[in-house]
Amino acid sequence: MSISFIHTADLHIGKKFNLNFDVGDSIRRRIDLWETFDKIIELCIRNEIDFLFIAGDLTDGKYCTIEDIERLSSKFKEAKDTKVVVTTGNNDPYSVNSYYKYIDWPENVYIVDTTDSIKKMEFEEEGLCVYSIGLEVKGVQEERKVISSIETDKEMVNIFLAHGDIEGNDPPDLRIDVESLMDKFDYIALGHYHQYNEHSERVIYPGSPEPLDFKEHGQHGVIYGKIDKENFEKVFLPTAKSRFILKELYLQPEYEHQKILDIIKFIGDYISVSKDYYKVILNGTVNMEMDMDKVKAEASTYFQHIEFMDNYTYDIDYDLLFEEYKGNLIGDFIKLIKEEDENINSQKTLLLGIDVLLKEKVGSNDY
Ligand SMILES: [Mn+2]
Repeated sequence: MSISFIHTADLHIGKKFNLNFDVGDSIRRRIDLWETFDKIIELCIRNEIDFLFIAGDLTDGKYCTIEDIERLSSKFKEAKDTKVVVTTGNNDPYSVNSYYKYIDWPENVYIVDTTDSIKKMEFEEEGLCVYSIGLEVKGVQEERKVISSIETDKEMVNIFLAHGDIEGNDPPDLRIDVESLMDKFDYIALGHYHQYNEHSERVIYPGSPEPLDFKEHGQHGVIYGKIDKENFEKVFLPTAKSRFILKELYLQPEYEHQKILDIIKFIGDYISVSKDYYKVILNGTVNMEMDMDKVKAEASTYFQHIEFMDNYTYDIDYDLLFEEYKGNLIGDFIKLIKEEDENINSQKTLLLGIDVLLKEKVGSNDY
């Protein structure tokens, strides 16, 4: 009999989004995280999944309230035929003040409550053994050495569940020596990297099921697997409601207002722009008369969320400008700026300066 499971991690329920989000965006994003969590529970119920493995950072501990944890608990209870195994990560450490300790979890939920030793959970009926160790950030920079000393029973299906880094980039207390585990386990369910990462066919980071920022691009979802002593199959199921999309555009000086606006407007399809998060890097050169703030403000109305990075320059013909204004204050000003290095900021100063000086000139006629 094969065992079915869903493997997820890094939901970060309760997370506060600062990014470049306004209050509305942050609130909506927090709700999205809940919706994705509910979707995962729904998947378990509808497909009669035997196990749900959560490999740490289920919550964003700092911001998660006791009400949030109670809500998680009651959702788990709805999936009463799925055994839910939850281990902790660096954002929801199993420490003295962890809310996980103060909740009456339903019978189908197994919280990994050890951080110094391995917790072995044996599910006899299914012939499955799950090994895990929680994470507590103690400021002690020590590897969890106990991980590499695990002994498994080869008769059972063995799964290792943990939160941490297998590439040696994070502090030692987060590291997992995965090579020492590979022949002992049939599947290694990891959490911590927010992008899908397949270290090997049976060593997987599913990534965050709902992406959290622009570093978390592409598809986000969970692993749906079926395993027994002989066979292993898995598929990636997309669960994310929104995507974070980074686009680069190249502008030309001959592009007019409407043209730039259209280019920005059509970077995503109709559905995507209404639910995804866009960041657009504007490259190239634009006409010096172009009011880019106006273009951006107008473009923004077509998107649920769009932010821009200005990497373009203005097409300024300094000689022509100087010809036009030489002999007066504006001319002197142009000469001054021209001698500086040309970049978007000095250009903005120049264009703004000309604008101000010209207005003053007009203004002086009023007297
Ligand atoms: Mn995380």
